[in-house]
Amino acid sequence: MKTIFRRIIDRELPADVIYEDERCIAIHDIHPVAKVHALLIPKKEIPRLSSAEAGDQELLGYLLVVATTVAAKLGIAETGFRVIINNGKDAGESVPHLHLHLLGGEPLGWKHG
Ligand code: D5M
Repeated sequence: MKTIFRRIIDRELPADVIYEDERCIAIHDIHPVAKVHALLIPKKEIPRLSSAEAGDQELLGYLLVVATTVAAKLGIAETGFRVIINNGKDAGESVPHLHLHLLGGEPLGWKHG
């Protein structure tokens, strides 16, 4: 069965697209936890970070580079932003298709700081 993100990539579900290229898509999160909350999703369906293989190394680096591009498009590159990957149950992963959360637009708390 297709994940929600696969259906968004395939344009079967609507999404608020911020950025797209041949390898990834960035959308606004439907349940924002910060003033700005975007998701950066590789088109390759890697279930989660811990499923990534050696061959995914370049794609993972690429996503981090694009994260800054997306942050700039959202106007948060200068003020600061946080990138998060929720991997597995304890991290609250809910969609088994790797995605980076980009949070910003306001000062962000840090419980473990
Ligand atoms: O994050 C999964 C995230 O995906 C969560 O923050 C909600 C978001 N989500 C779920 N469905 C949609 C749609 N349809 N559009 C935009 N955002 C969506 P996780 O790290 O797996 O907990």
